[in-house]
Amino acid sequence: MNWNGVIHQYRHYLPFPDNMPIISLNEGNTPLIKADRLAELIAPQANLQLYLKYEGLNPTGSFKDRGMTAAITQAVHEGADAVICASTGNTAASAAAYAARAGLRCLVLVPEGKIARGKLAASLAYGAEVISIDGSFDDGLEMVRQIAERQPIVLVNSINPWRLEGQKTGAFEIVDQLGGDAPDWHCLPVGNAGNITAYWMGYKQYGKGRPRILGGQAAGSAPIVTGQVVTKPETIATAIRIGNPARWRQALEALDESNGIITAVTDDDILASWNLLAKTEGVFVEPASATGLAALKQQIEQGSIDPTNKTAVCILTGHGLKDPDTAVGQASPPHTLPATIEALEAYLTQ
Ligand code: AN7
Repeated sequence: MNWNGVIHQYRHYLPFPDNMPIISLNEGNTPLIKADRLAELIAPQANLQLYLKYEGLNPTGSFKDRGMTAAITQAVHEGADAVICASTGNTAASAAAYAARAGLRCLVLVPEGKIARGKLAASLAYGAEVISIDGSFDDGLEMVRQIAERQPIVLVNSINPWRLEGQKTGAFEIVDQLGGDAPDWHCLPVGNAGNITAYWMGYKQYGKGRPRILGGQAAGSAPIVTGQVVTKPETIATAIRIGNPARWRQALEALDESNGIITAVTDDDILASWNLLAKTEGVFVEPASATGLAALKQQIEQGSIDPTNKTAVCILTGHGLKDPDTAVGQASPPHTLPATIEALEAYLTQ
């Protein structure tokens, strides 16, 4: 079957007229990978049906492409010449790619020194004007909100409602891939809280069952868990280094309506789950993307979630190659050997 992106696929569920030109990179249709070894590790003999939604396989390597196809399509429809966002990196790369495809000018504000290398590389490659600010994501978001009110430039952060329209298709896909039912638990990282909001919208609209939502925040950047803005957020998971989420209220609604849970996990927990994903299942993600699994593991260990005969989906939001520096930094360096068969044999049999 030919897949032409999430707007084309789910057009009847989206507020785009039939004849509207779509800016797409054929995003979506990402694999839902069954993770039996991992399920047995985190919930022994519980018959937990664990699935990984590998959103890192979208065109720019993150889930942001689902929402960006919609935001850029709408921006073009409105006659925009330029778009802007603040970003911890993935929104920047996605906006840059879709803006390039639409022929729009793209400006991205990123927190200096806190954006993973793959995201910077991609944003620059797609031709975005990358502006590094001496401040956090939250500072950048405040700047772009204000400039979008003063200048003819379209804001494509997830406060733009079109982003959520596109992103909610992730929920449709999961239900379709599970054969028509929502899972019992839907686990995901929470940063600016656009994704949690969009998924909940999607499940409600599709009308084929509702999961309980489990949100994970990094302990050093956990405003929704603590109920307090974090002025200096910190975490190795730079994607979710966000102290004042724009969709905070909607996240609380999703948690409340779904009888969900939001919890904080430490950077060590995140890295442990990041390791499990790669080393147990062969699925390489960026650190933030392991936060949903870390939250699930924690809640099972604490007895707050009973995994017995349950279905859980973890949203793996970004690809591992986004953050090569963390991956290399976490590992021991490669072995070095002379280029001889004897040396290799000695190594193998040592
Ligand atoms: C890999 O790119 O906010 O809760 O500026 O890149 O919807 O914000 C990224 C967020 C999770 C959190 N996982 O999603 C940005 C940005 C990854 C991410 C999140 C992000 P939201």
